[in-house]
Amino acid sequence: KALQLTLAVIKPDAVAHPLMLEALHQIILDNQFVIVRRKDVVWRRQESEKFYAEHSGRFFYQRLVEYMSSGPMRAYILAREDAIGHWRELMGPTKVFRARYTSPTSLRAQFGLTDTRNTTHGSDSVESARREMTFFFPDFRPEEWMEREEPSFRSGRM
Ligand code: DAT
Ligand code: MG
Repeated sequence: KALQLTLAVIKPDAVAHPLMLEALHQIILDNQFVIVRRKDVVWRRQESEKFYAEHSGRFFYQRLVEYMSSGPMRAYILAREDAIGHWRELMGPTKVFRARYTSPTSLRAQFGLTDTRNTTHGSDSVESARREMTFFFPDFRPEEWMEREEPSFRSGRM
């Protein structure tokens, strides 16, 4: 499988608990992700609405945008083989109770509070990863990074 970049976010409920934040950070390191960028941010409501525009009109949209602008978050750009799928696998299903039932060791199963306050975000495709990395890190150039770093990944040095 190929080297990929993904955007991972530790959401406000998890950042609010220092031990949970530390545990999640350690899980990233334990799973052979390379941390390419990292940033703590607080969103205004407007940024929250824009990031989740695809969900506007859904019954949980107001709840979601309020939650995502309720406090500090930590965003990471992560790299590894199959980064997108691997991070989503670690997170588990969107809904916490489904996560607890089907993937009890996943992050959302272990740490999630509700279907909305579900601890982490991860991009779901190459296209959304590109959009989301640029949303959080406007000066990051995924293609340039990939061109520069891919050879060392291929040769086993990453
Ligand atoms: P994911 O975060 O797994 O990519 P998504 O893109 O479908 O899930 O939804 C974005 C966020 O919206 C999700 O992390 C939490 C919230 N959400 C989604 N479905 C929900 C639901 N049925 N009830 C409450 N919140 C929901
Ligand atoms: Mg999504």
